[in-house]
Amino acid sequence: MADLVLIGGGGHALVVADAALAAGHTIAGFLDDDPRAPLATGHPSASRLGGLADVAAIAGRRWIMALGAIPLRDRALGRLPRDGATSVVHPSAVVAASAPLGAGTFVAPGAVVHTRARVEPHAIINTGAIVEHECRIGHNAHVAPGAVLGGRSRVGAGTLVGLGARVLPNLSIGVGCTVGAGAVVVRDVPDGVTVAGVPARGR
Ligand code: JB2
Repeated sequence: MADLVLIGGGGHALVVADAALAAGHTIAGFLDDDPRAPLATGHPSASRLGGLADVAAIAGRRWIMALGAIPLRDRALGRLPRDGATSVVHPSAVVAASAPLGAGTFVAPGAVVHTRARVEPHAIINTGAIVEHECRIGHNAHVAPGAVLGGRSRVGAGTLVGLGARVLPNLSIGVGCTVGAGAVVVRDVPDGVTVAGVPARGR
């Protein structure tokens, strides 16, 4: 397997690229439809290998999804090979030895994935987020910077837990949900529902 390819070249890709370099990866380049994507300017991994649909460019290489928006990530993941999906964990993050990370997961600086938590493929545990013991984080879910998940809480596939949100222990947030920034979730959230506020309520 050769160097890492980032899928996407925007703001999230900048963060993933820096974390990958800090973690000792080498970067082959990135895919993005926009030749002027932020990663193309002034970054050591600036080589654009093609557009998001140019999956041939990642054949035989390791890759990580580095688009930020969940629907865009979902769409692009549908086109990508399973082989080569690679996790990036920033060296300042803490991931318990008993916490398995699915392929292609990104764990950002200062994040904590605690004892026996389980993170499914392509999830984002973003800067300074805390995923407490025995939590379950679904496929392509995003725990945004500063969010805190109490022990044994569950976040469904494709769900966004927004900046600084808090989820009390033992709660379940469904598939395809959005938890607004700063929300405090005090009860289960059904699939597909957006909640916001303190305490969090449906919108
Ligand atoms: O259909 C599209 C599309 N297809 C490819 N819509 C949009 N908006 N962008 C598309 N792209 C590519 O995704 C763009 O060419 C661009 O390079 C990239 C989006 O970059 P942007 O910096 O706007 O966002 P991001 O997805 O890298 O990061 C978002 O999510 C992160 C988690 C931002 O909101 C960040 O602030 C956030 N931390």
